[in-house]
Amino acid sequence: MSLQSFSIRWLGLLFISVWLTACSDDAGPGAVDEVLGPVAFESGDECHVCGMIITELPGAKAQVRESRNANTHKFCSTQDMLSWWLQPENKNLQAEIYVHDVALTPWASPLDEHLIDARSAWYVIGSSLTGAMGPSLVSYSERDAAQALVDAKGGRVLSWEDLNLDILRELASAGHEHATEHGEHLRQQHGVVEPENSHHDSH
Ligand code: ZN
Ligand code: CU1
Repeated sequence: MSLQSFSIRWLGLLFISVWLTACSDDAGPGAVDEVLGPVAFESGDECHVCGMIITELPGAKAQVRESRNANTHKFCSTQDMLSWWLQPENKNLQAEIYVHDVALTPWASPLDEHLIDARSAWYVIGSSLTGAMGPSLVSYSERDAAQALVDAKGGRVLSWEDLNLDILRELASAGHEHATEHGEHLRQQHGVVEPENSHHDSH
């Protein structure tokens, strides 16, 4: 194939893909989109909610992939995903949501090959297992595995439909102490110094 015909083919492909992209924006509700599938968590990826480096932290992680534009939002934890997802402007997005099945992959550093559909997963709240944000919402594909954690470390099993603002509040109040400690740790780590009170310099 000559260079010229290669260029023409290439331009043609480019044109078609631009045209397809433009078209898919117009796809209304009910359009059957192909499944995007989960993507890998890369070192350096920051949580869309709290900004923490995701792969440096233990516990089930989460990601949301928007169907309309394949935008991916990654989260340090299932609860940060939930707190983003439950916001009015997000919760009706057409999107795929993935969480780790921690029955199959180490809690300390879960593997991407064990990401599962968040909507059909089971969750444990109130166990003593802590994750990236402290008290955790632990995700499993099998209800029995979730129940096994409850038997070993307390808490209770929830389905995706059970996850709401009350659950977030429950996690937040359990995590308040942990978050304070974590903030303290970050301040020390990044050398952020509290501004001194300048009103005390006159005697
Ligand atoms: Zn986070
Ligand atoms: Cu975090």
